[in-house]
Amino acid sequence: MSIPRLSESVLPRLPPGIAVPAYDRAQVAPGIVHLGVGAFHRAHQALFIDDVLGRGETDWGIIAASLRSADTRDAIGPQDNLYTYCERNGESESLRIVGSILETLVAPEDPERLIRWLSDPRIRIVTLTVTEKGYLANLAERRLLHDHPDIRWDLAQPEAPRTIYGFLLAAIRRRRADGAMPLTLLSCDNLPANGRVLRALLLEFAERADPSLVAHIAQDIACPCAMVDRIVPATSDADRATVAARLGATDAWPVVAEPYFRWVIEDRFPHGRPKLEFSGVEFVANVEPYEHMKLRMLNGAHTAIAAIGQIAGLETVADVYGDPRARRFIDRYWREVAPTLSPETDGPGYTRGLQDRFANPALRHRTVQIASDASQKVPQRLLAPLAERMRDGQAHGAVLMALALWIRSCAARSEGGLPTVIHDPAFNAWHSPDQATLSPEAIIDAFLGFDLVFGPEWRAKPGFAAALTEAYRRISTAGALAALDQFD
Ligand code: CS2
Repeated sequence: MSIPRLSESVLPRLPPGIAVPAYDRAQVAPGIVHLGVGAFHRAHQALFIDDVLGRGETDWGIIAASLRSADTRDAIGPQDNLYTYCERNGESESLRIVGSILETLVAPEDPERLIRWLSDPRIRIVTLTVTEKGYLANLAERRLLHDHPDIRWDLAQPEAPRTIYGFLLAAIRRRRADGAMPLTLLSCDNLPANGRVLRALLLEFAERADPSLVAHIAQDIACPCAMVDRIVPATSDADRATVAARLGATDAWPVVAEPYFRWVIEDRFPHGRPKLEFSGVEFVANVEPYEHMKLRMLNGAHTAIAAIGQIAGLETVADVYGDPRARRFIDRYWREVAPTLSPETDGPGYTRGLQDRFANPALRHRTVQIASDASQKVPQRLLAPLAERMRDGQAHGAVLMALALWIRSCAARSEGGLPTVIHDPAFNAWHSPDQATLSPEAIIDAFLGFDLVFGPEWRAKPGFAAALTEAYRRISTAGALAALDQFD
């Protein structure tokens, strides 16, 4: 007998021990549009909304849109938008079927459909996980890339947009005309002050696209900041097979994650919000201390580990972190960065947690996944704490080394001589120096001209280029892991 596909009709027949939606999905009304429906959204926000629906707040169903590919819709659309959330820690694993997504759509196929959903008066919140590159901005300087083809397109074709700004602006215009309540825009991307950045970039776009909406956006549209935290590796075929064996049904795209999660949100929702606090979500007045802690400690270390993985040919975070030299280096990196954090957050407790999270072998979090789009990640993860340490005259050798590791990883060749693929459109569009032929001085000099990463202030810092060149030279002469041996 062939094994069925996950769907509403399969739910009553799932084996015991697998949690299923505790509510009637037919009674759920849409209240949220999510932009950027990837694995992270499905292992984080959509799960907490599933809890909310289970507690009887049934007007917060999710309409999930992908701004690019049809993959998620093609996978979960035929499953009544159901999917499996698989939580893994060491040997233990628990499965849960999530029902909070009511519809999955692919914006490029039918932009009007997404604009209609965004303009629906029942929708009150738009959440976003479009990744760093989805903001189409120079993140080092927080300004929109006006020359980006998609921004140009949206300015020319406002009725069939491609970018988050084009869609949001079209909906804001229509809602205002219809007298619908203003949206609250909740960025859940790994950017510092993500809400403020989104708001500033949207205003910048509106100034060009439709200046008549600028004052309305500035006054009426809330953009709370949020810090999100959960490690969600890309799903593998082995994950699909394990999940199918346990469900007795196939799921084209389950998501796998660690047990740890955190979601800290600025409590600014003038038109209401779900009671996420009952699922452990924290609402605070100021998210900045939490996002600094997370971006610098977890994501900064991740970016360093990803670079080591690419250079030394190590596949997963646990593989890199299992090397005592890498581990000592990351510990040192954390000791340098910790003093840049606000005492309001429990930095030491968070760091201890990270040691276990990075060592979790069950996750198989691939370094190539984290290395993607690294040029968009380095400013907020590495350069921000580095600038503060340098300004304060404090030791910063490990943070500098992390930066040099990223630069070396951009050579796209491991120390074993194997080519590595760089999934980073912004980097690939830049004319990068040939690391096989140039001197360390010339390579660093060229990188300091990569203005999506390094603002002009970096060239002006006395001694910086020389120190970075030195760290780079150490990696290229000794090898990445051996170069880390100096840290204790
Ligand atoms: C990672 C993050 O891929 C990356 O850049 O650093 O996705 C990280 O796993 C999450 O932010 C954890 O909360």
